[in-house]
Amino acid sequence: MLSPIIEEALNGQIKIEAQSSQIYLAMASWAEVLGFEGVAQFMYAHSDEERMHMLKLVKFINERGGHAKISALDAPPTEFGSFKEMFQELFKHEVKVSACINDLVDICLKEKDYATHNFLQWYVSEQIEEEALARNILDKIKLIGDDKGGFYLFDNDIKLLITTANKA
Ligand code: OFO
Repeated sequence: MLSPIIEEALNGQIKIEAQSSQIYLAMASWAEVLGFEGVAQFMYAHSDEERMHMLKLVKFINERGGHAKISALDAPPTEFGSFKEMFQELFKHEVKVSACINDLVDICLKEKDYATHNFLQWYVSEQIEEEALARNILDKIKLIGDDKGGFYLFDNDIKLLITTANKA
């Protein structure tokens, strides 16, 4: 059984994951309109992944006797400047999400909720991977600089970074 404090904190995380999914969907659409098919595919997959993170929380809360709440979301931007800026934004966002997960883990320890603490370890590992992936992409963009041909190849290569879970 979840304590009201944990239930509320997990419900807050549902909103964060849903918001991440919306932001990445907006990035996917923006990249698609610009004709960058690889980046668009990557971002669509990333958006789906965040929705899966959200659903995992919904199921967990309900299975543990709580009530998962689905709340309204803020509209994400429609333009993201350049791909460098877009991926910088993505990286910053993931760092923020990691901090939220860490706060949640902290609350679980304070509340002595070891089951939820255990459940959250999956998110802790996921955030390490997501931050590393975003950093890796930013390094590649830095190498490309203003080279248009490099961007063409990058758009092609980024499809390879879509995780197998998302290809299904
Ligand atoms: Fe990329 O954030 Fe979910 O957990």
